[in-house]
Amino acid sequence: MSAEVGPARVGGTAVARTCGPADLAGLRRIAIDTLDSNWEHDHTVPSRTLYPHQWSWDSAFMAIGLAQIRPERAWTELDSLFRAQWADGRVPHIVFNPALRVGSYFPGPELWGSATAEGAPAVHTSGLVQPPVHALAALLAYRRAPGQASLTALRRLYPALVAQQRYLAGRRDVAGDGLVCVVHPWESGLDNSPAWDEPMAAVPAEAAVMRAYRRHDTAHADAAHRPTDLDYARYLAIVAAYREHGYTDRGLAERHPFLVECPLFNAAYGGAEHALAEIAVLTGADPGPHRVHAARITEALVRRLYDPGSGTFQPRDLRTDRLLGARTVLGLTPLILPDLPARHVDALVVEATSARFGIAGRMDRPLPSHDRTAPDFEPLRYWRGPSWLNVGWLVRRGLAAHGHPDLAAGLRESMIGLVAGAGCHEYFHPDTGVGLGSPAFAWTAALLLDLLADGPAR
Ligand code: 9WN
Repeated sequence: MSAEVGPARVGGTAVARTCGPADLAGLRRIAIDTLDSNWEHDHTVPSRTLYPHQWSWDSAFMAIGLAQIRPERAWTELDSLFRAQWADGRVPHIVFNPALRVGSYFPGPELWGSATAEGAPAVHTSGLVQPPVHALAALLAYRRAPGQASLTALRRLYPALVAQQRYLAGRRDVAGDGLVCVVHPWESGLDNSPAWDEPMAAVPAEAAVMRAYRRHDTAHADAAHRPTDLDYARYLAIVAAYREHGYTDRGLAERHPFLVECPLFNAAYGGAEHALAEIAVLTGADPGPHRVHAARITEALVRRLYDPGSGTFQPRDLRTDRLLGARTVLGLTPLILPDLPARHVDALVVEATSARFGIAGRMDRPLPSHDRTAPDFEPLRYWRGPSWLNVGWLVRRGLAAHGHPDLAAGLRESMIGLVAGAGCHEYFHPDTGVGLGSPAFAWTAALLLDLLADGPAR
């Protein structure tokens, strides 16, 4: 097995690299070592320094990679996350490890105060959620490691995965339009994406409030690469507004300062119903209701979030009922829906292959998280330009599923090339491929394993 991968950059210049079998075996080893060293009794920490607790969608990505190398850990990872599921079905975006010292992450358990919220689990958690990619992860983990133990694990998880969807459908469909809304940028997983600039600007806050807190992230990562203090002041204001109501969702439309329907979150929500239908078949449950729900979500996503003018999907701000115009990589992620109509797929392929995102059979630069031609494109700052493996991994799956094997292969090679050139970094410079953020980042390792195991065309 060998693969042409790119772009690795030497001295800022693109070089196409060919990874031979030895290189690929070496990469695989690095990924396995990263996952092993981030393993913490029943879950994988995204990063020992920046994120030492358990994160929701990270755990789903971990399970996909772990299934290949340590399948029992894949199930332990998902089981431990779902043990922290709230009574209403929400799967918290952070599960705090009680063994860690106070201050090991900000905002920590004391700020969230989950212990006093109705229906929260015994362990401390945040009150937010993250994109529901867990049913897909469970299905893929099963496919990577089929057998009786995996089937038993799937059966165990199925009701919890259904309850996760029930929470979203029942409590988070704030507009009553069949889509779910996120109540905080952290729920989107793409925290400081330019997509959120407009609704964030409407949240009253002063950067100066951050003087009362000690941010943990800027002690471990370059402050110029992270969200700003004003961003954090607004993040905390939105958390406070939700916490004040015990994290209940009744009345959100009237009172909550941030309410947005996100294309990625909703694509994951629809993708989860497709995955649940397949899990239902495997476990002897009824796939019918999942198929019906999946079709409804895709229809609602197209109706509410597709912008014919730009030919891409955009988030909808429920406070103004307007689409948010920034053309970020979020817009490409509905490709993961197998039933996305062909004309929307075609439009997204135009967007994906445009100068904004540059996906090609041979990519000369990595897939950015934001339109690289936009004036507010920032190649170093978190989700405002840099390249991330999880989003690329989702887009690649969509391209492959919708009959674009050449583009899927180019994106795969580009992602493998990033790790070959820089290691398992959290994210990468979208021009030079230089590694940024945490250097031993677990989802990069997990998804690299998945990419390596798939042939270029899958
Ligand atoms: C806040 C753990 C998480 C990811 C998110 C990513 C980042 C947290 C932070 O790290 O968010 O949840 O402190 O910046 O944006 O997608 O799940 O890896």
